[in-house]
Amino acid sequence: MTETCRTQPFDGQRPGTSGLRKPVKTFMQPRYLENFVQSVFDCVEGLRGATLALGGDGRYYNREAIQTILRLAAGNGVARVIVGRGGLFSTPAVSALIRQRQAIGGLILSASHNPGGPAGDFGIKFNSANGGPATEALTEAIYARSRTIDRYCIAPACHIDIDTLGEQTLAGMTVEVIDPVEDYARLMESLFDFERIRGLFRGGFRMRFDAMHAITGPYAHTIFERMLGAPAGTVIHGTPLADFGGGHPDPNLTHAAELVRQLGRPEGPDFGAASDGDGDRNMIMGHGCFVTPSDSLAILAANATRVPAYRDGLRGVARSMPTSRAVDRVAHKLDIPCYETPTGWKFFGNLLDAGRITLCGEESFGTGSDHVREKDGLWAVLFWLNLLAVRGQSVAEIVNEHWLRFGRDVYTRHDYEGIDSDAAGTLMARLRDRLSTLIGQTIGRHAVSGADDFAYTDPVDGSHAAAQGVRLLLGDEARIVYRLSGTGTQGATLRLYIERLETRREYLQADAQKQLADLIALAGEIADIRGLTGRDAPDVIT
Ligand code: VG1
Ligand code: CO
Repeated sequence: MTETCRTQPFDGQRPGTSGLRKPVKTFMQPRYLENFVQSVFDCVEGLRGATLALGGDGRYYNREAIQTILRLAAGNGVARVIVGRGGLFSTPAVSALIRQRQAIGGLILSASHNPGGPAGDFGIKFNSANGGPATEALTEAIYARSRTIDRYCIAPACHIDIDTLGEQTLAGMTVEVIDPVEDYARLMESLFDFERIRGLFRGGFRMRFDAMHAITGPYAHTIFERMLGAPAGTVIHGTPLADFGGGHPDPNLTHAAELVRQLGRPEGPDFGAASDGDGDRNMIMGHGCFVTPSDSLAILAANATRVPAYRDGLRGVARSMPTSRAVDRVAHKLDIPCYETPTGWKFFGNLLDAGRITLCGEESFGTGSDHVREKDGLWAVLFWLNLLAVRGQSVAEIVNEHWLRFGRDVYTRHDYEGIDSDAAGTLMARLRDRLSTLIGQTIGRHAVSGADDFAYTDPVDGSHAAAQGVRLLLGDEARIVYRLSGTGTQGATLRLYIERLETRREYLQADAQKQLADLIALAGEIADIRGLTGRDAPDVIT
């Protein structure tokens, strides 16, 4: 029944920070998707007879890709594929499902926060049996396979109904269509004190959740409005659209502008949150106040024992290298280990599996715990709601108390998007060349106390990742980090991360851009950003 089709390799099927991302047009070329998925299947041990999870964030080409992948799975002897109704699943829900159903892994169709639609991006990511993103070793093997592939195995063309719950058969394989929300919502209910959060809403607490016309809409309607009793209208942009309503499903101050406006009004809501295309990111806001993701991680860690799932305390925490060092201070106080990993959730997997950490996060609006192996947007929002309900204070009060206790790691990230790839390469190469000469120098008012290209050796399996970004440590308190994005699809994106510890009471509330102005200027000069990229200012500031 299965057909073996001849094919030739495509260039560039190397997964980046989080899966393979390309313009939709690239993915829609004949055999492109087939080649990549077959390369994945060729590298996953034990696939034959196993169960797979499959779903995406609903972006353009999601439904067509699901039909093709189902046929490929059948052609490769997979026994069962669990698909979210309508082809929908958030990234954290897939991670949870793989674990619950002991699947061999899952395929997530998303380009996360990248825009969708016919002119936008598409993406595909393989998660392994622990529910987490494929390790570097596996993604490299997949890439190597994609360069020599000469055939793929596929069941004959047919149409599987992915909109009706229940089981169907495709060339001997079972396709099980399930509600994408139900199991995930139950998992959240097992972690947090829903009764207490219900009490918060009964007391008139007002929240706005911006699903950005992406995957979290159905999850948020069910969890916030149905299960927790938040009034209708709490969730905005709650219907997933193939092009995200023309928006950019990236929860930050630039792209979630309407939410930011609402929270800034005098009569605005008490709490605001947003998530991205595939539901793994979160943005947290209070009335007139924005919580940086790095601070959010630190605050959740410091308050973890106040919510049911973490009542017994944390085993350890981890953050990606460019994430501010706020959580390090909390770990120090709690006397628990704190790990610093390269950018990308795949690097947390071993630490979580080995029980070395309970919470982890990234500055890029990613926070999560050992309940799954992905960052989890709605989980973070529920954690904050639980905290607000228990503490009975506003977001701003909680943040301010945290800063008074630990100091504030004033933080910003500047992104220069779509710059010339060669210029970006030169900029990083020049920085790397100068590392050893920078140490000990005084730049501006700052003595360079350390300079390196971040490398990481996984303490669990000993695997090594080099060239993960250039770090300049200035004295004890300040840090500048440069790295190139691994998720973009046009040219290169330079990310510049800047932070400085502030402990002076009277400066705790000051504007981050102003507080960091001298470091921002210095970072630009050191790397000659203007000279090499021709840009005067970043495209996005978070
Ligand atoms: C970005 C973020 C990184 C995150 C990755 C995937 O990667 O910086 O922290 O893990 O996106 O997030 P990069 O290489 O572009 O900096 V998601 O929501 O797209 O899965
Ligand atoms: Co995402």
